[in-house]
Amino acid sequence: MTTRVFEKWYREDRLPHIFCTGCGNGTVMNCAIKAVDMMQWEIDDTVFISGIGCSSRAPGYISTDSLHTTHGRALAFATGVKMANPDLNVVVFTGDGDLSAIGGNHFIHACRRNIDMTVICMNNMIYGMTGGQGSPCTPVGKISTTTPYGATEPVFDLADLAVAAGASHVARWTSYHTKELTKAIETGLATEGLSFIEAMVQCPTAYGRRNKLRQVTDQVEWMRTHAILLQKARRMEQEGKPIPEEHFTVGEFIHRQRPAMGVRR
Ligand SMILES: Cc1ncc(C[n+]2csc(CCOP(=O)(O)OP(=O)(O)O)c2C)c(N)n1
Ligand code: SF4
Repeated sequence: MTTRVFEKWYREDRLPHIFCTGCGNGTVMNCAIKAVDMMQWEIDDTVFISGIGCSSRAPGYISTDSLHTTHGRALAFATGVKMANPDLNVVVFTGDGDLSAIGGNHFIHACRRNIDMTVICMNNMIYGMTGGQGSPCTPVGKISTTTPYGATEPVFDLADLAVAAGASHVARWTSYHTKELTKAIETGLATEGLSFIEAMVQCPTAYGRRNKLRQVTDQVEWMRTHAILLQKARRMEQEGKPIPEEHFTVGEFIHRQRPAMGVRR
């Protein structure tokens, strides 16, 4: 069954892919493809769109029509596609740099407009494709080529940002939590309005080897042990207990009905 799902949705003629050995991006793609297949969407009715970056290469391996656009502009192109033909299912793959640095303004306004699409951000906390510069998601103290003594700027919490800006559905998981991630994407695909799914991923090449996570499994293990369920984090907050350093929350941040643009006629 699973083999048939992948045969249907992946372009085998585009292999081998460009991802480094052990990169988390492939796992997120697999989760997304499973979710799309569970929706029983048709290839001809579905469009995958991306900007530029390692993560943004994803649509090139998928059998549907796709747009590999300019850095940071995936959401602008996706908005155009959806407004031109609301009958299409639109899914965007993006990276943390693509989405929240050069594409930051498109992100908040796509959420504000609540355009009917699903945005999946593979957050590896760094610019992977261009060799490891810091992004707005590089944690304080972590090493990148542009922060050789450790990043000093506070990070964007992408999920919180999407909630504040108006997205209908927002969730965060990791490439370790494959079942939860697949379910969250499926819920996002079924939701009217903008669904934002943040997937924390390991990047052994540009992030891990600079930050004492040299083996692929080190970063996956770090995500497993530093992810705190949102409900637990909220409970801890009520009890006045601080979230331990370097931990992050996972779960469903919001699921709501808001006026949405580009909804199927
Ligand atoms: C306008 C423009 N500025 C900069 C670049 C160079 N560039 C290509 S990918 C990239 C960063 C990618 O990082 P991210 O979006 O986090 O994706 P990742 O590669 O980590 O998946 C940059 C700066 C570009 N292609 N176009
Ligand atoms: S540089 Fe990082 S994000 Fe890019 S393919 Fe390699 S492991 Fe993946």
